[in-house]
Amino acid sequence: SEMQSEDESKPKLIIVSNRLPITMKRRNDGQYDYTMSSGGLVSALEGALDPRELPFIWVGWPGGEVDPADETQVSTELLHRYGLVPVFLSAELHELYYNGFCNDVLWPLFHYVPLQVVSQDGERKFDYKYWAAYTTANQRFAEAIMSVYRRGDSVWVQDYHLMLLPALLRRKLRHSTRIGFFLHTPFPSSEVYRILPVRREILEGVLAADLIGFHTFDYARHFLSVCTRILGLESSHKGVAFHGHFARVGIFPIGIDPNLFLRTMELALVKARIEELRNRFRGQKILIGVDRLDYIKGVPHKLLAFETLLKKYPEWHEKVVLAQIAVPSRIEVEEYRKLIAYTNELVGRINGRFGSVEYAPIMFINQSIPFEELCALYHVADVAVITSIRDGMNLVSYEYVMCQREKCGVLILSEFAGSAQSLSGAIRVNPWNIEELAAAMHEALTMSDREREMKHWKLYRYVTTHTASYWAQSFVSELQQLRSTQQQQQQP
Ligand code: GDG
Repeated sequence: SEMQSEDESKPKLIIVSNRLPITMKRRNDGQYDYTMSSGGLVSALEGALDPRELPFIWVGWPGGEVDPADETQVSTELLHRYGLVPVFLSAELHELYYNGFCNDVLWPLFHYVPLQVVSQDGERKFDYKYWAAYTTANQRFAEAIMSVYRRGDSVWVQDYHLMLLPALLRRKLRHSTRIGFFLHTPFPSSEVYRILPVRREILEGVLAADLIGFHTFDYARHFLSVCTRILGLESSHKGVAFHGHFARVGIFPIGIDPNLFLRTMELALVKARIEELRNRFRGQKILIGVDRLDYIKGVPHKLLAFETLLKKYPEWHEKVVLAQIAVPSRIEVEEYRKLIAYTNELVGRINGRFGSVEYAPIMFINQSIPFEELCALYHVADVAVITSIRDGMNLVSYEYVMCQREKCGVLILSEFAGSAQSLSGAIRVNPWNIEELAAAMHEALTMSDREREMKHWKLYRYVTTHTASYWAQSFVSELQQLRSTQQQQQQP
């Protein structure tokens, strides 16, 4: 699917995210091959925006280092073929900005995992070279945006990688330019946020936006109270007044594209795969987990609870399996490598203790599986188990629901995932309470048909109405409707 390329004649929306939705490979002959990803944001935007009304282009990092001699060629090809504008970062800058500041400072803190002062190899965790790289990277993004910006365009900045960007852009752009910012992670309570050594700079960076969006009411509330406590600003539930500018704060819960899942479930390939899996697991119940292997996902909590289930309810022995997809991510960051080692150890211990020649209770899959296979697994699973210790939203909870339909499987969902705020049809659990989590697994496995149906339709109704394109559409239309920042000074 190709995005809109630049249309000089009418105002456009400039989407900015750390990563462009594309994978590029340099061939031996020096040419590049590109593969567009069909990821969530792309389809959300394509579903929500009418290119005749509001064309959009996308600015972001292309996913790898590009030889400076090739930059012009790559830029031209990406812009003309896909409407993408690459931000080139050297490998070293990217390492410090992305692995360092984004994923070893902001990510843990926003998920309530406080910063360690030093890492295992004796390096300071909050290092000013990380911060300098974050600032430089954000400046590079601002320059790339300026190279395609035309009068009348609006900008929508995505996520924690780019929190300085609204302020950097505001310095260069007219006051009437609308700038939006959306945070995909939680925004923590002020008691945690205040740990951040550059807490003021980050806040001031975001506050230059006209519209600041969060997934849930709590994240928005935390943000407003942080602005009051740390910057001493006046705020109302509508937003924050800052330097004669009003930054509006809104709640925009993200969703998925339900039709993508419905369509995929109809594919002959998927139906055949479902039959195969049914035969393979005849007489057994299946629990499914799908997580990036990230410490926020609470995978160890899930494994320990599953172990407790097998211990406390011996009737499930050989009758239940846990299929856990856990794709390693961010392995350049030490915490993530420790997590891989620990989860491997747990899986080994549990399979060793409860397994036999015929039976392994846990299938632990450490590679990304194709989308069709994922849908087939979601469908055959009797229960999905989501145990995040913090999670901005969690799309897996929605995806499972869309692949169940008349099967009416049960969703066990951590109360610490943003999606728990809206999915009242789930069994909501505290993942730190391993006994309670094991009991929820047993409850889910033994639930009556009637209760499963009732719960499922509640979930189904929510997921089919609060879609990804609804999310994008609400954010963009609210951004477009905001009057110029000048006029907004009048607001409370
Ligand atoms: C961040 C926030 C927020 C996973 N394994 C495979 C696979 N996946 C897909 C899932 C799902 C996606 O990855 C994961 O999305 P989540 O929302 O669950 O989590 P994060 O990656 O942490 O996303 C999160 C989100 O941003 C959006 O705002 O909800 O809270 O942390 O779509 O299906 N897909 C395939 N194979 C796999 O092995 N094909």
